[in-house]
Amino acid sequence: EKKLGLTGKIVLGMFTGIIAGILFNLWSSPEATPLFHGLVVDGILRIVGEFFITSLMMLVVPLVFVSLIVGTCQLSDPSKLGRLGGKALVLYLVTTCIAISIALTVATIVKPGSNAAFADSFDESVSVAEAPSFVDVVIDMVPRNPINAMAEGNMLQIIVFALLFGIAMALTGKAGDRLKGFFEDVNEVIMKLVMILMKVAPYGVFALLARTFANLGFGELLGDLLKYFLTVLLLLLVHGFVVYPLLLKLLTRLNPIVFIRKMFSNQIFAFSISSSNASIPVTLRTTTKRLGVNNSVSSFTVPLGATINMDGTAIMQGVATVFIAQLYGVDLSFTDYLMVILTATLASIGTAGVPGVGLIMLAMVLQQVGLPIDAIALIMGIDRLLDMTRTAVNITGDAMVTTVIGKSEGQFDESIYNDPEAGNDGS
Ligand code: DAS
Repeated sequence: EKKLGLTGKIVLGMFTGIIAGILFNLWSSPEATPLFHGLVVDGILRIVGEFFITSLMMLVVPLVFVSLIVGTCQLSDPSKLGRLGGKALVLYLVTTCIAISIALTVATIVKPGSNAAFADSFDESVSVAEAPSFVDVVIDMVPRNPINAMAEGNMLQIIVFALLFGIAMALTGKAGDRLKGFFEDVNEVIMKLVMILMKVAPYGVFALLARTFANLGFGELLGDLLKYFLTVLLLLLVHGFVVYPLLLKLLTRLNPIVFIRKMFSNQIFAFSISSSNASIPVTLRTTTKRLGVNNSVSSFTVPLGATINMDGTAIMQGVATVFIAQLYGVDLSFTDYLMVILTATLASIGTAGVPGVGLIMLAMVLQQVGLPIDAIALIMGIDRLLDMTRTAVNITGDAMVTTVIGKSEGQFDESIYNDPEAGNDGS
């Protein structure tokens, strides 16, 4: 009997979860089968799913802090950090620009909003949190109080503090060396915890997806929003499975099929928990143990990417902007398009990768080009599935860029990359 590897089990968890969810959806509802729904969908499935997500989130802050300190000390020359950061920033911003440009072009051709009936009176008005300005984001990167930054899970602030701490440690000689050993041990222990969580991941993924699909309103998908939905979905799939692998091939000459195969379980994770941030422990593990990037690069680029790089989100925003403009009969000028690209890219920097944040950023984009933000209410109802899918794309972008930088910095083990079983045994 051939043993299913970790990936196989997670894939199985996904498919059975989706099927079970659809069956529950058709057959049960809080009104028709209150006992079953309360006990299974909102009971067992919710408990298992929430346990799984929270335990992953529990690891994010300590893992980012510790692994980044270890990573910084591992760099033989701290001045490399500047180059590393520069490369990461450029690649993250450029991939986002590419994503949104493709989305705007395709949406303009497909015209997702052309046949949709214009809902001229909205019952719901959308209240969106104010997105931070770019200047504020930059000023805010240095934490006034690092403990507070950790308590709030402010990723950029944690990154800055850990980097400075790591650099100081590398410069401190003996004391720094002792601390380095300590942090390396802590890092190993937390990675072990990640691994233990991976073992229950198939059940967690099953529970999350079964519950999501049990509660999904499929009816809303039909009709006017279908074209919008399908356009975004298709673009996301093409970006994740074609654009990234091509870019990887172009920039590293590595076999992109290996990348697609190894990313799959990671994508399922992100898909089921809808949060790049909560996926950080898994993405870190995939990039180091499965793709072969050294921790000195991935400990920096992965959390940074989860925070500032959201290509899938940018794709949704591009299509949504064109869709809403068409609904309102507004013609977007070339300058408007450029404005959308600029705002969507900059907006992604200051917002953390958590469920649904893409819609908040969309408000910023719409405002820039003078479209009513209340229109977000229209697409909110069908955003859940798109949110899940674009999160999977977002973390794939992080992993792709991490691999490119790892390879170009010589912090990359090609034998791990080419070993199909590397890191697939849950160890
Ligand atoms: N779900 C988000 C993420 O974590 C972003 C979004 O809402 O688009 O990547």
